[in-house]
Amino acid sequence: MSEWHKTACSLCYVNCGIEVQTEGRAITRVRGDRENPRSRGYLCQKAQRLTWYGDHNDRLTTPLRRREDGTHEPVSWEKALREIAAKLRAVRDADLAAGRPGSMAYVGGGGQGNHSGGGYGLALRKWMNSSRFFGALSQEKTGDFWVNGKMFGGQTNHTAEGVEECDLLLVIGCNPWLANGFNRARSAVNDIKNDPGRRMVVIDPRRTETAEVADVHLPLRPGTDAYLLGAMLALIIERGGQDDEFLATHTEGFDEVKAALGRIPVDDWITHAEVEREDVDRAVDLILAAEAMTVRVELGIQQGRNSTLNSYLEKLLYLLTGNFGRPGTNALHTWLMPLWSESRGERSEITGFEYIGGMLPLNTLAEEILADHPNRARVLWVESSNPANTAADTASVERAIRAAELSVVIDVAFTETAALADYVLPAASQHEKWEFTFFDFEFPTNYFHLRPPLFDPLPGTLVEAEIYARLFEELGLLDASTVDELARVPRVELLKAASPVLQENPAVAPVLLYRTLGRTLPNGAAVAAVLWPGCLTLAKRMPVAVQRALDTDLEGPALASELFDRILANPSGLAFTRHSYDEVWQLMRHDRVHLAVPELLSWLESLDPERDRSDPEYPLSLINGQRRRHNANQILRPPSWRRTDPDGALHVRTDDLTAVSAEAGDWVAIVSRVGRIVVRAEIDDSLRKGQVALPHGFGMSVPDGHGGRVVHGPRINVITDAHDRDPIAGTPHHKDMPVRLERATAAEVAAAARDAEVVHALISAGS
Ligand SMILES: Nc1nc2c(c(=O)[nH]1)N[C@H]1C(S)=C(S)[C@@H](COP(=O)(O)OP(=O)(O)OC[C@H]3O[C@@H](n4cnc5c(=O)[nH]c(N)nc54)[C@H](O)[C@@H]3O)O[C@H]1N2
Ligand SMILES: Nc1nc2c(c(=O)[nH]1)N[C@H]1C(S)=C(S)[C@@H](COP(=O)(O)OP(=O)(O)OC[C@H]3O[C@@H](n4cnc5c(=O)[nH]c(N)nc54)[C@H](O)[C@@H]3O)O[C@H]1N2
Ligand code: SF4
Ligand SMILES: [Mo]
Repeated sequence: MSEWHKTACSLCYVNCGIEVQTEGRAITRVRGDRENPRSRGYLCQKAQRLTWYGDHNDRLTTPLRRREDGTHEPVSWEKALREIAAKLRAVRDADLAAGRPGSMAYVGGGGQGNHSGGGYGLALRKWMNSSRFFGALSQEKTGDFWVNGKMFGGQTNHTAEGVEECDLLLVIGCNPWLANGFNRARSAVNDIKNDPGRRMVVIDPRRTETAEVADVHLPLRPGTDAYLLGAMLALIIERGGQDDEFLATHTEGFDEVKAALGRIPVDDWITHAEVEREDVDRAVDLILAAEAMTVRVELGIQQGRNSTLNSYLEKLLYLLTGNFGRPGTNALHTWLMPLWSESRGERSEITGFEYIGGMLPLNTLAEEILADHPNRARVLWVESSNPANTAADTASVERAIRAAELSVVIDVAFTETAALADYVLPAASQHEKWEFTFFDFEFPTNYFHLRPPLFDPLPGTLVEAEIYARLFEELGLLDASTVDELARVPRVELLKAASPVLQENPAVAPVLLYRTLGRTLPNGAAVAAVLWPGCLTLAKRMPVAVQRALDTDLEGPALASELFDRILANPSGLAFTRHSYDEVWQLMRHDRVHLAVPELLSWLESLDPERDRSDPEYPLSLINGQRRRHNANQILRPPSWRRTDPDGALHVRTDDLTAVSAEAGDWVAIVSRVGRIVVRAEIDDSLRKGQVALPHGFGMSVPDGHGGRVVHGPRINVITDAHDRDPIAGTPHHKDMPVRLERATAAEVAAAARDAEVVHALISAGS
């Protein structure tokens, strides 16, 4: 019987602890790791397919350089890094000479399971004097971060959910049954369903698998969440449902909020959302009766109309009713190291968008590069992200990648973004290196998981930290004898000893840690060196919470050192902070929650059902990027991994499909303001009338088995309008895209059917 190895699932950001058996480079069996203190053995339907991530024939195994004709040729690591370093230096010198801001655009820095490379990549961006940072978070969560900054005082004051202990779960715009998104999601939903004392309300246009088991489902018209949530808040206040004691003790600005809510024409707005007043009253009844409500939201409102306003209203729901900082409610959480940073209102010179959490909207990446502006971005650096498939408006993104003076992609696979880049650098996979994420969103106890590798790096690949360290060395920024000297300094004195080097060039910090402290870590865990400053800061800022989690009375640097050692020694992960509920206020930057956010109250007042009608040219609402049983972002690329949905079908109701004289299985065209794609139609009558859905996580170009490539499923962002976006956060409205359905032409049908046939053959052959 072969051994079980501990790791984590990297197919969504919940990162469940798992145990796997392996054979060669394949993962042959997967089970939940019961010793993982957070996920406690939980797994969803996707984890069993994990082997398809790193073990396939489209892995990168050598650096590639783009030829004039657009194809790539293999080059050695030495040559690739030498050429890239020379170009980076030339651009940096030109930026400095012109007195303009650094012109590197950095995208990514980590995906669902890997954040070890990001810190090193950001160091490079810093050396390039650039603040231009884009990522998946800046096309989904930045509106939420902006609101957190206003209400709690910090954009890293991110909220946690108390799903496992709540007596009312309010689910808005997400489908945990298929997408998970929080710890042990399916078990948690089942527990609520089976407990007569616990309730669930779902706000989602579609009768989702989660809505199916809810006590109340409000199937609102897509894009009307701000109206419905506004009306619900107004009803709560009308019925005196606010928690006066909580508001008086912990918040300010309630009177302004109350006045704004008092002006809401409740019935008009409920009518506009096209839900029954009776059902809304039942939902409000449940909220007012709840001892402990948790609100769980995701892309349905964060990538929907009025998204930043929605993020405000959902927070008001739990704050006005005092469902915060108690067991089973929402709260704030700690960080080992924050995954994003604080911005202070700086804006892009090119688009005028505000930096939020240190990021610019991914939606504006192409504009930053393609702008006719002296300070446009000139270098595009992509690490662990595939914007050619995942950012809005594929055509513009592709143009921007080509237009950059230097484009570099670091990935494990030959992605659609890599296919256009000047240089492609092959990374070791998440199973071939020490890895971790900063997706630690729990309160009152929070957890961290550093995973050891399962395999050696695939020959030809390097760990990201090593790639950056070699690049910094090539740039002459790391002196070998200084490194040797510092590598001998004990951990607790290292940062002080390194301070002359860091003062001269602060950007090298992560790489310096990797080359010095990293060298001393057991079993090749060098990348973990970047966690050390996080341990020091945490031990200083919240020693008691760390002491409780580790059950020790060590203090200061000794406490930090103990935490760091325990992280290294616990392959199932560990608790790193433990608070009591009343300590939640210590995590908040403001002294009291600022309930009144003037920009958002005036946005709320400006809502007008009359101006919010659909465009008769594009009468349907498309969920452009639905989470399904077998999709997982762009992480699993070989077609064979999918047990369902081989074509990435369009889901459409019978009546909406019949309206274009098509039937299930037909190829149909989806047309938006910016593009047209041809997709296979499949019936889903759980959708709302007029709503259609395309899956996230398709559109990969994969080897066809005959020396060519074939595109697997829809490239959904070909039809996304990057300018249809949130006015504050610039995030796209993926969940409510105006489209129409047409019959596909004979030529389109023939081409689509040909590709599908190739894909089906690959699936039958198991590749
Ligand atoms: N299977 C699977 N799971 C995943 C992923 C994956 O690719 N596949 N990706 C992971 C990632 S990165 C993320 S961010 C999460 C996302 O997880 P979710 O946000 O839960 O997933 P989505 O399917 O994108 O959309 C959520 C819901 O929004 C609803 N919706 C559409 N329009 C509206 C609207 O106007 N209002 C409201 N209230 N709801 C609306 C849709 O019907 C859908 O049920 O999933 C994670 N988990
Ligand atoms: N239309 C539409 N677009 C969407 C969405 C939608 O719902 N609709 N959802 C959005 C959301 S919520 C998200 S999170 C994004 C996700 O989109 P992306 O940010 O592009 O992230 P992933 O799809 O997770 O893919 C990450 C890349 O990392 C690579 N990778 C995996 N492991 C490693 C590693 O160890 N090292 C390196 N260097 N690379 C690695 C993978 O091969 C893959 O190419 O998509 C967004 N785009
Ligand atoms: S919930 Fe997410 S991390 Fe957990 S097994 Fe499923 S895909 Fe993997
Ligand atoms: Mo996401």
